[in-house]
Amino acid sequence: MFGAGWVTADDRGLFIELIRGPARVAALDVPGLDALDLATSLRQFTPSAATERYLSAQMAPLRRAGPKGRQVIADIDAYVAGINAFYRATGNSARAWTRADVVAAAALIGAVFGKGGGNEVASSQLLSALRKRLGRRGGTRIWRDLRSAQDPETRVTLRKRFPYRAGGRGSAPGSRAVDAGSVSMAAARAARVDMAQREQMSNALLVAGGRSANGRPLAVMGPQVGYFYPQFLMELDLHGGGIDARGAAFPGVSLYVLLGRGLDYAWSATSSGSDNVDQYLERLCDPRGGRATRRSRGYVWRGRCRAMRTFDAGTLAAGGGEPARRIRFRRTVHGPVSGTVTVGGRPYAVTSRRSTRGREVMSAIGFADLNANRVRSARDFAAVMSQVEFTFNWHYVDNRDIAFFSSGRLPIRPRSVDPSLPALGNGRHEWRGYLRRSAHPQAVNPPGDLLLNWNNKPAARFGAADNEFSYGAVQRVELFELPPRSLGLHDLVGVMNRAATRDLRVVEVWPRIARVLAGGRAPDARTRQAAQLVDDWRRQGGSRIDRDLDGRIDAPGAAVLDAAWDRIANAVLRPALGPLTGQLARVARRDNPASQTGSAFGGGWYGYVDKDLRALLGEPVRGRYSRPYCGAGHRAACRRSLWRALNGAADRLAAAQGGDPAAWRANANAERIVFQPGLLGPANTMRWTNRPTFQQAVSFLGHRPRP
Ligand SMILES: [Ca+2]
Ligand SMILES: [Ca+2]
Repeated sequence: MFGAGWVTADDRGLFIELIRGPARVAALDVPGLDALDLATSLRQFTPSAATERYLSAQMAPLRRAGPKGRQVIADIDAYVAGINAFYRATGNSARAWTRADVVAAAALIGAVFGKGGGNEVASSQLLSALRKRLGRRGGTRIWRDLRSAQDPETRVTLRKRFPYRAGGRGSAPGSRAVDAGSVSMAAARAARVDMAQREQMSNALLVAGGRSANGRPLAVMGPQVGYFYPQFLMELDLHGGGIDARGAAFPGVSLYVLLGRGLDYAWSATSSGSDNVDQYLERLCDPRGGRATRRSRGYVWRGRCRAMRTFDAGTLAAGGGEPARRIRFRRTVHGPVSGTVTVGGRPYAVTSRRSTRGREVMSAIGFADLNANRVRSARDFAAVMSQVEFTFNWHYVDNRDIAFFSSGRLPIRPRSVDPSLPALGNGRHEWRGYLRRSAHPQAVNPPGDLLLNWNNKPAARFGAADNEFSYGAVQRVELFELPPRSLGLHDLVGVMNRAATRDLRVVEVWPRIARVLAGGRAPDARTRQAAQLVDDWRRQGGSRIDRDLDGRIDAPGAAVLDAAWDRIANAVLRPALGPLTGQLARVARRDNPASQTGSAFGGGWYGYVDKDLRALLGEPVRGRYSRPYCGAGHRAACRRSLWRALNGAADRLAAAQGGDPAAWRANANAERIVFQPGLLGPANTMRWTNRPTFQQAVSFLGHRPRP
C-alpha cells in the first residue's frame, strides 16, 4: 500500500492535488456545487476544520466493522505514508496527505458515479403542473407513463424478477407533490447541477461457456469515466502483503484496484444509478413561535420546531468569473438544505439524504477482498460485492462462470411513501433499513448464457430511481447485436465496438417513425428526400463515422435526424403535454446525442416515441401508456405533425447548407471528444466513440482449486 501511494504521487501528483479540495464538496453534498466540475475547471477549495472533522469521523464505522475494517484503515495509513514519502523525497510542498483526503477521494466516486435518485422535487413539480392542466387523474396518469418506473418492455440484464419498489399506485400519505412553479431558485439550481452530473456510459458484455468458441466464458467490459488528461483512472499491478491484483484504480484511493483482475477472475462495473438518494420536505416553522415563511430557520421534526444547523464547509477560490466565496449551507436531520418550495401554499425546505453519506470508505472492504483474492468462486462474488455500498452493477468472469451483482446501500421506504415523490420530513416516514443481499439483482450463469449491461435496468421489477425516466422501451444495450453462433473474444470486442459508433435513434426508433410517415404524402419533394436519406442511413447500419476524416459525418441521413429529432420528440408529446413539453425536458432530456463528452444515447425520449407510435400503428405493445400521444391518437394528425417536424428540419438544413439534401452533412468535428481540462494542446481531441475508457477483454483458462 505504501508503494501504491508512492507510485500514485509520482504518476498522478497533479491529479490528486486537483481533486483534493473539490472532492470534499462531493463528500458533503454541498447543494448547487458540482465537485467534478470544480476539479476539472481547476477550482481550489480550502476546507474548514469542521469539514476535516466530518471526514475523519468516517473512520469510526470502519473501525466498528471489525478486523476487515481495521485492515482497511491500516492500508489507508500505509498508502498515505507512501504519498507523503514521495512528496518529501521530491521536495513537493503540497500539504501532507491524511486519512481525510482518502475519504474525500472515495466520495468523489461514490457521490458522482455510485449514486442515483434525489430529484423527487423537480419530478413532483412536473406532476403538479400536469394535474393543473389535465385534472388530478389525467395528469397523474400521464406522469406515470413518463416516469416509466416499471416499463415491462425495458431491456433488463436479468429476466429474473428482483422487486424493488419505485412508485406507489394508491395513496401515499407520507409523500407530497410540491406546488407547480414553487421551487426556489437555489433548489432549482441544485437540481440542475445534479442532473448535469448524470453521464453514465460504462458497459459490459459477458458470454458463458455454452456460447463461446473455446468453451470458456468471455468478457469484454470496462468503465467509462469521462475524458480527462490526466485520466481519471490509473492502471496498477499490485503484488505483496496478501494482495495480487491488476487493473484500474482511482488516484486518491488507489490503494486497491477498483476494476480489474485477481489470480483467476476479473471484474468490472457499470453505474446502476439505483435510488439511494431521497429528497425530504421539511415543514418550516419559526423557533420563536412566529408565522412560518420561506425564510424561517426552523423545521418540524417529531412534533417540535427545531433550528436548522449551519455547516461552514470552507472557502471556494475564485474562478469561472466568480469571486472567492465562503461555502455555508444549512442542514436538518436528513441532510443539506438546497432551497425551499411550497406545498398546498405552505413553505417547506428541501433536503437530501444519501445512504452512503458519511460512510464513503465502507465500500473499501469489498475492494480489499477482491484484491486479496478472497473470491474463490462466482458464488463468493455476490457476498463480496454486497459489501460495496455505492450503487454499481458488477460483472464477474472466471474459467467456468459468469456472474452479476447490483450493489448499493439501498433504502427500504415505508409503505406510506411513494418513492417517486418527495417524502414529508416530519419523522414519520423514515427509511426502514436497507435491502438485504438476497434481494439485490444477481445471477451466476443466467439463462441464455449472456450478461449485457450498458447502464440499463439490472433486473425485471427492479424499480427505476426517481430521477430515471428513460428505462422505457428503447435502450442502447439493444445495439449489442450478437451473431447467432459460438463466439470468440474478438467477436465480442467487435459487437461492443460496432455499437460504439451507431446512432440509437435511427437504429431503434426511426423505423416506427418511417412507418407512420409512409401512410401519407410528404409536404414537398425535398422533405420526402430527407426522409429517404434517413432510411438509407439506417439500411447502411446507422453509423456516425466520418471515414474519410473530412470533418463531416459520411451519411447525409445523420444531418437530417440530428436536425429533426427534437422536433419529432416534441411533435409526439405536445398533443398531450402542450406547454409542459419543455418542463418534461428539465427532468428527462429529449436526447443524449453524440457529443464532446463521448457518451451518448444513455437516455432520451426514445422510448416515448417508440412505444406511442407502435400503439398508433396497432403493433404489439406491453405496458401500454394510459393514452395516445402523437396526434392525440389520430394517425393522420400524427403523420402530419411528423412530416411537419421533418419539413422544419429540412428547411433549416437547406438554409444552412443549400437546397440539395444529398449534400447535407452533420459536423463530425463538433462531436469530437475533447479532453478536459485542455492540457494536451492540438492533440486534445479524438474521434467520437461511445464506449468505455478502460476495458478488459478476458477469458480464463485455469483456476485455483475450488472450495
Ligand atoms: Ca429517491
Ligand atoms: Ca466524412
